[in-house]
Amino acid sequence: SRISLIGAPIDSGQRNLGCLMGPAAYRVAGIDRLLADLGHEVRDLGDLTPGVLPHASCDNPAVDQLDETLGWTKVLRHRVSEVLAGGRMPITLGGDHSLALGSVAGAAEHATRAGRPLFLLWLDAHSDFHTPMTTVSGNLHGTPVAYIAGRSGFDAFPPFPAPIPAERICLFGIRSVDAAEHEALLRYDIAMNDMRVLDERGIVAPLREFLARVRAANGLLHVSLDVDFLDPSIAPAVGTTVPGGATFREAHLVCELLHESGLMTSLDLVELNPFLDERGRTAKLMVDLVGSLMGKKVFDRPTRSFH
Ligand code: DIR
Ligand code: MN
Ligand code: MN
Ligand code: MN
Repeated sequence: SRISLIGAPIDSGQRNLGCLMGPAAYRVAGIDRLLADLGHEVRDLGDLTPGVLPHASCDNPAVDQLDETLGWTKVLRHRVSEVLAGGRMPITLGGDHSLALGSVAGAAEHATRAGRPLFLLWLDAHSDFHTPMTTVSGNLHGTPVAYIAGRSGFDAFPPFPAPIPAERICLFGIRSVDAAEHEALLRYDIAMNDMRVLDERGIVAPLREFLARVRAANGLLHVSLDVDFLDPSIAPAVGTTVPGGATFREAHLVCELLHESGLMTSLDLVELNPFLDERGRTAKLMVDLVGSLMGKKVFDRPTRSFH
């Protein structure tokens, strides 16, 4: 593939400092070299900045750093859309998960232009289904899925280009859902692969089901990978760890299945806080997973032997 790396050192979506070092950590861990070694053509666009910030307000006084997040949303939407229009795969290096307010909007803008349906795979411990009106923490990284699904309460934000219908959204690895999110999710037909489901069914069947829907619709697929999707024992460098996450093997298998599907058209790597572990351990694991996502495998057997 032709890949563009977009550095997004955004940390306004939550209150642990350090996420802004994420893009640098991925580069130090060798993400560009790894992708080039796998035969991809890689262009690193460097780090974005949010530009001149707007002055916005929100009726919920808990909401934190709205102006910063709005600034980032605008610039990321534009850049991701532009990269896709150029026939390339954007990999956005975060930065906290609020960056998906912009990156997925950019993907949606492109999908509309291309006349194809956009699907969303959300690999996360959290459902991120708050609106700015329901968030209790005030951390906007807990809101992108609601924005993408077209929930109201985002008056301060530009309207989402083409909200993704619930049937095209898949939440995967979920094990922390706040009360207001839970109440709202019950009203949406979003595929909810929480850990209860994954423990019973394993990761392969639910993921294949979703990918089959993407393929049948000739869809574009945006994948948003939150570090806390992974179990904290293997990925401690994230501000919001939740026990019981994906294992090393499960995470690589998810990535290999995604690669074999050939369906992923854009990717976010979010919530890495390199300040929270030692020797770049979590950054290296994330880069390793990107390897599996982009074609690295132990033994290169024909894909069909798995079907
Ligand atoms: C929690 C945590 N639901 C909140 N959210 C996220 O603050 O709204 N943590 N996304 O990673
Ligand atoms: Mn901040
Ligand atoms: Mn998240
Ligand atoms: Mn999370």
